[in-house]
Amino acid sequence: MSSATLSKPSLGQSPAIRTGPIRVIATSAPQGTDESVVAWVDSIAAITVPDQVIWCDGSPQEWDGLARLMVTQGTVVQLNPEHRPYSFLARSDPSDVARVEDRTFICSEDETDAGPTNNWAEPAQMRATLAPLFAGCMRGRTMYVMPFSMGPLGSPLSRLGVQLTDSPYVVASMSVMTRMGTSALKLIDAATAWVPAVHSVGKPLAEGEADVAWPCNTTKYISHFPQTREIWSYGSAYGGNALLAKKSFALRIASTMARDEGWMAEHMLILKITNPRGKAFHVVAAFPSACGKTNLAMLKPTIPGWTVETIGDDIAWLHPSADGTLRAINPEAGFFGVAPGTGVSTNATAIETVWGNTIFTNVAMRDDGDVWWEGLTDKAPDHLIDWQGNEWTPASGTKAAHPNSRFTVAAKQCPSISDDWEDPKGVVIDAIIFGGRRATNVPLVVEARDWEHGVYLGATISSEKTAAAEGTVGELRRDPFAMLPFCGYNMADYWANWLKVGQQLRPGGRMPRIFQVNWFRKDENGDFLWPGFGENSRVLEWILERVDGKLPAADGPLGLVPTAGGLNVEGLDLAEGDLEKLFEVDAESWLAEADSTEEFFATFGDKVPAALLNQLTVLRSRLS
Ligand code: GTP
Ligand code: SPV
Ligand code: MN
Repeated sequence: MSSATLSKPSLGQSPAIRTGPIRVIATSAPQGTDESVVAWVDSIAAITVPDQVIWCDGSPQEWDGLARLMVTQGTVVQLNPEHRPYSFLARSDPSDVARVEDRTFICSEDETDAGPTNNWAEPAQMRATLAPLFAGCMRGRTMYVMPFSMGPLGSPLSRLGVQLTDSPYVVASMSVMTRMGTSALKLIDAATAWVPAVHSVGKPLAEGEADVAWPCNTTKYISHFPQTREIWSYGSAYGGNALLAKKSFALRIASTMARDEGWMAEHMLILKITNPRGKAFHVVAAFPSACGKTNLAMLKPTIPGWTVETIGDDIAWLHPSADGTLRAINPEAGFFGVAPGTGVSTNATAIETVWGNTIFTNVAMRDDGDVWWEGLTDKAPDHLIDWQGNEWTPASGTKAAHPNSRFTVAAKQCPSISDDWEDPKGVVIDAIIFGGRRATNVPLVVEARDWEHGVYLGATISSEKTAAAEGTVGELRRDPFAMLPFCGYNMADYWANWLKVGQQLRPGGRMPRIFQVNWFRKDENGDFLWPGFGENSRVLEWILERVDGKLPAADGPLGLVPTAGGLNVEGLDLAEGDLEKLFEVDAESWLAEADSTEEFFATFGDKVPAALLNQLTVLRSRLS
């Protein structure tokens, strides 16, 4: 279906005022493509003026063509196929290495709908700002049309979107991370809602101008319009800034859909765990970026008789269902995992997953044409090419891989992928875990007394900042539900939605129980008190034995904790007194933490649900 006339965009208003001569692009949508998609694609092409428009089918041939193109353009190098079959290394521009939270905007009509934790811009004003940036921004480039499904194709819990981009790297990545192509496009008809997402690297090419390996722009806007459910991203090709199905759609826009429709879009891993008695459970866990979701999702238990299978490592959509259970799907189809710190001793499953067919971004390259990053092996190779393409030796004194370097790989390639990972009905959740990176205060594990207490634990997560976003690493910040950078509306309203969904789940049935964990508590020398990684299975064991009604718990000021001997530490080499330190509750620091929570809550004015204010009162009285 091609169109030589410029149709009006059917979704929202187009942000761009057309300036200069307009070249009409003949797009050739596959037969039967819904008119709403064709009209929108044509309208964006008329604004951005690409040389050509390609409708992606999601086929292996298409992927292969993109890979060849990227090699030719210098965006990626192919790794030595003997070591890493059909795999590629991309080196980004050194200025484009992580999500840009200060350039991420929620453009709701009303500022209070964005809330104090988001950057807000008035929608009309943002459209006016974006208009001159998007006008002609794809000149000299190809615009790719990527229809995609978040969640299994055709599942009632899945949602559809279409992303336009001028970056082949983004197409190749999205085709791994989502169900992208013709089969998703076929699901869109006149009655289907779909999310339009426009992405440009923001580097048009003049006639005859040579391209660079990683085009991007120092001006960046990652803009979301919750009312019209649109996404406009400009200037970056990295991760969540550019793979708009991920954080922009599956969290920011989806969280607003979820609020309106009565479900929850969460920054959570999903795993299936089977105990030695053969009973299986499903668990979701929310940890802030680069705090161990991939690790936990792929955990190899060190305790005998337990198995963990993977369903998702970053995002979960949670739907209360008619039978009173909470059901989860992983909307994604791949992993965009943090490379540094991933090794055989910490996450052997991830290492097995990336054996081939993987795009690595900003890791180092070995002399034999394979990849390397800090933590892959204990000893660094004697010589590497670092993530910026420079010669590197252990004496260089710099990181060979960028701390936010990542691998992009299909979920189905994971050896521990669960057989129910694509169940269109979702899996029934038995336990919800909240965690963060806390050197002090937060115990190894605490169980919430009830749903409202659990929501309080989620709402009060704080965590030390990681390299997943631009900014100061290590600084402690509030990160409620690990959603601080990802909630598409007012965070206090989001807490209210959690309370509301809880009321739909049937207590006493399979209502999920809520827990808080912390793998990152340190001793006075700054060493981790808990060995972490595979040993975290001991904490999962305690959690699931609690869920299964097999273990008592002790009532502490912060919640329910293991009784003496309740946590299995058999065979663990913990120093004398470390277990006590892992569970130590210092009333004074916790009262200070309560004061800080009160201040944090105050920034939301009267929107904070009464149930959470009540939890704060209960906490204080239990501490004193
Ligand atoms: P995003 O993809 O950014 O949302 O992050 P993620 O939560 O999936 O992060 P990931 O699992 O990739 O965590 C990365 C970092 O956490 C690595 O540096 C790991 O070494 C570290 N990590 C994971 N689990 C543990 C643990 O149990 N203990 C310690 N000390 N570090 C851990
Ligand atoms: C995160 O930062 O939480 C990620 C990586 O999962 S990105 O997709 O870049 O957001
Ligand atoms: Mn994430």
